[in-house]
Amino acid sequence: MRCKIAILPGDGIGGEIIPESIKVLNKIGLKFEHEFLFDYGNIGGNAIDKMGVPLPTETLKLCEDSDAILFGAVGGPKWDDMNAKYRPEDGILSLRKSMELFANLRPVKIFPALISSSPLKSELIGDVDMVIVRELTGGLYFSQPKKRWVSDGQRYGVDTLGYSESEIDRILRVGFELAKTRRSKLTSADKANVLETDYKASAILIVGVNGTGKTTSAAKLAAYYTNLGKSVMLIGADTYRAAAAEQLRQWSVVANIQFVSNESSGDPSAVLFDGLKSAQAKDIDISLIDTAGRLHTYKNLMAEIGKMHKVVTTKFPDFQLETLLTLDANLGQNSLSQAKKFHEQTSVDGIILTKMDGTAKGGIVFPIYRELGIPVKFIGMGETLDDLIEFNAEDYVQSLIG
Ligand SMILES: Nc1nc2c(ncn2[C@@H]2O[C@H](COP(=O)(O)OP(=O)(O)OP(=O)(O)O)[C@@H](O)[C@H]2O)c(=O)[nH]1
Ligand SMILES: [Mg+2]
Repeated sequence: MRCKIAILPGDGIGGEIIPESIKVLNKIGLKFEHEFLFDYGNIGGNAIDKMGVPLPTETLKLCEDSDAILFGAVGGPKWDDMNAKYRPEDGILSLRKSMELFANLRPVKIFPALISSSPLKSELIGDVDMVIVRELTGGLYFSQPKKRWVSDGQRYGVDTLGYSESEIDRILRVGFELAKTRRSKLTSADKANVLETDYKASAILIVGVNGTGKTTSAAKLAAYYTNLGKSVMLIGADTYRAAAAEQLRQWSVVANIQFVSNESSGDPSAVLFDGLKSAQAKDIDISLIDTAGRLHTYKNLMAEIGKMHKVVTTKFPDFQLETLLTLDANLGQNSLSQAKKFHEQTSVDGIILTKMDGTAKGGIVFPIYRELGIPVKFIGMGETLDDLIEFNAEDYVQSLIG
């Protein structure tokens, strides 16, 4: 192989490590019969000193015409003037940006011969062999300008971290491709997942047997999430009774919530589909889907709720789907078999235990949690919008032992 390598020693230790690296490359060339042609360019502080800019056009041209770049280091105390027009680091950033060198690979591997020289425990570091993949052209470097101000004698600063879906996508691609050639393992720590902007819209499917409080709970939840500052939509997918959609519509008026349904449609999955499409178009945070009551022993209707669940998972993967089962606290033992059957069809995530404002204690939630692992999420305490509370296990147990 014959290849051209652009040598950019840069600043600081660059001047020391580059000649050593070239020695290594020459040995490799000899041993494996490669021919390396080296050509030198300026970058960073020394480029600012010599040519006024941290990445001169001739350096960029040299890099573009080469097969590889051997890079030393940039920056140093000499150029640490915050008010200077350029910083040496701008050189490497512009180089990355112009050449689309977005992936930053950091191999972490210990060579056996060096283990005893490390201050770290050999039994811990001996097997370490991984590559950390970073994306450096997005994020802080190329984002919105920073802001600094002084208030109450304190200095404040804000740096904005901008990133786009395509940046996350391309760095994941690099990560996966690399993992394929290694042990096929990729551990992703996505920088987006803890941030305010990284959320999925939610679709909450409310299921349960007749009269357990689905419609009322949907309305209560709509009010609950609206109070939390979320945008909410009520979807009336109980197409069996004309009065059902009307009941939900009236709640939507009382609670001032957007409402969609289709009273002329007899297909709840179609209403659900149109409802979520509309929620998507309006960028709604939380869509609450009211469904028809059904006996858990009635196969056809149970298959239908399974189908509705599937419509969300297959046609709306961008929604975080949560299925909530309403259980009437007065119904006792029967609730366990209801929960089982609904769980089979819709993978129930939580229970809304309704009508807890009466004498019922709702002790059935224990076997349901034990057998199916489904937790109670909310408790219905009456018939108005405010009568919904978040379930708190400790308070609940206290009220039982009273
Ligand atoms: N006391 C009390 N009544 C409730 C509660 N939740 C619902 N209800 C009442 O129970 C009745 C049935 O409630 P719905 O919300 O219509 O029940 P549903 O599950 O939608 O009924 P179907 O759609 O017919 O299956 C209504 O009269 C509600 O006011 C609650 O937490 N406490
Ligand atoms: Mg209803």
